[in-house]
Amino acid sequence: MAVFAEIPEVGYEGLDSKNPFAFKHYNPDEMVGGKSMKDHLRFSMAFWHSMNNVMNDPFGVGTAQRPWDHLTDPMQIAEMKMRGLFELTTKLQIPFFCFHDRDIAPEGSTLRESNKNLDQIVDLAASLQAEHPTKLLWGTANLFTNPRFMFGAATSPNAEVFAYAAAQVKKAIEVTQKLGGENYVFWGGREGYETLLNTDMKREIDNLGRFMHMAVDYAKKIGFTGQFLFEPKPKEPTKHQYDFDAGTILGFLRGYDLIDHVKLNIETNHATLATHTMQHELHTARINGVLGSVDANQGDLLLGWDTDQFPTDLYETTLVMYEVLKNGGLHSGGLNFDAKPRRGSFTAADLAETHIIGMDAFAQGLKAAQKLIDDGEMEAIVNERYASWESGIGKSIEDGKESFESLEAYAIDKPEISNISGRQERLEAILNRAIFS
Ligand code: XLS
Ligand code: NI
Ligand code: NI
Repeated sequence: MAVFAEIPEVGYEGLDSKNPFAFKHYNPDEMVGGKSMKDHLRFSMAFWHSMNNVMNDPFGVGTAQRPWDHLTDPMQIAEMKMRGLFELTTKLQIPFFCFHDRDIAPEGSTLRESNKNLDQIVDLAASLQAEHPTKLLWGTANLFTNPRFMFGAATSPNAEVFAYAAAQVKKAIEVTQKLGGENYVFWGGREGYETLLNTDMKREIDNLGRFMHMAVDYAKKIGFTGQFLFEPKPKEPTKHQYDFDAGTILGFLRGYDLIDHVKLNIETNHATLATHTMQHELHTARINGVLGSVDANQGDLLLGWDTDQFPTDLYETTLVMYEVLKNGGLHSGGLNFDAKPRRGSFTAADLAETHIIGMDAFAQGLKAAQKLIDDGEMEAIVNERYASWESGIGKSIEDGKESFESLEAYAIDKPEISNISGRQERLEAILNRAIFS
C-alpha cells in the first residue's frame, strides 16, 4: 500500500509545463558537458527533514501533515517512514538518501536496545533497497539530541560521553556499510563550547583527533571504504563550534594527521552562518583537494540561523555547480537536500514539490555553469589578470629563483607600476548571461 498515494511519478516535461509534479529543467538522461544530469547532480533526500521534521519553531508546534500522523507505536511509525522514503525518492527520481541513526529508529533505554531497534529498521531498508533504485549516499550518528550530549560528544568534558559516542559511531558506520553507504558524515553539532571560562579547549580538540583516528582504524578493520566527511558549521546549536568552516577544518585535519582520511561536506546555509559565500567554502575545499559532498539548501541572509530552505537561488546553484564541475564532479558525494519546506508549506504535496523545485534549480545551475566553462570568457579574464606570473619576473618568482635581495635590485629603479582592470561588473554580467540566456 502506497504511503504517499497522492504523489504521482514525476518526469521531465520541459519549460512549457505548468504541472507542479513535473521537472521543467531536470532531465535525468540529458547530457551536459559529456555527462548525464543525473550523474552530475546525484540528488539525495535527507531522512531527518523529509520524513521527521514536524515543522515547528520556537514559538509554535509542528504543522506538517504526514501519512503516519494517525499512528502511535514508534516502531510502526519508523517502518512507515522508511517505506515512505523509498516510495518518495523513487517517484521523484532522487537516487540517494541520507540519515542519522536516531532518525530512522527510536532510541531505547540502553545502547543495546537502541541498536536492536536500529537493526530492525536497517533490515527493512535493506529489503526496500532490493526493490527500489534508492541508494545510500551517507549515514551519520546523531550525537546532539539526547541530553547526555549537552556538552558535546567526542569533545565532551565527560569521558563517559566520549565512550558512549564512540560506541554509537561504531554501530552507525556498521549500518552505513551494510546499506552500501558511499560516505559517512561527521557533523559536530555540539562539538564546541558555550564559554571558555569552563572549557579546556586543547583537551577537547585533542580528544576529537583521538576519536577520529579510532573511526579511521575501525573503518579499515571492517573494510568500510566509504569516504569520511566533516561538515563545517560555525554555530548553532553550540555558540562556538570547532568545525567552524572549511579553513578551520583543514587546519584540524592537517594538525592531527587526518587529511588523507577525511573530506568535507559543505552546506550552503552553514557557509552563510560563517559569513562566507557558498562559493568560498566550496572553493577552499576544492583547491585543497577535499571537496567531498554538498548539503544543498539555502539560508536567509536576514536571519542568523540555519533555516534550511530548499535551494531556489540560481546564482547560488550556478556557482555551486561551477565549483563542482571544476572539481571534476562530486565523485562519491552528491547534492543532499538538507532542507525543509517552510512551516506554512505543510502538506505532503508541498514536501514533494519543494524537492522538485530544488532539483530544477540545480539543473538550471548545472546548465549555466557548463555554459560558463564552455564559453571560457570568465576564465580568460582571470587568466589575463594573472598573466604577469606566466613569464618574466613572475615566472622567475614562482620557479623559486628570486629572493628579497634580487627583487630589490629588480624593483628599485622601476617607474610606476600599472595594473589591469578587475572588471568585476563584466564578470557579473557574464554570470547573468549564462543563467538567463
Ligand atoms: C545541521 C546539519 C546536519 C548534518 C547532519 O545543521 O546540517 O543536519 O547535515 O548531521
Ligand atoms: Ni547538513
Ligand atoms: Ni544545517
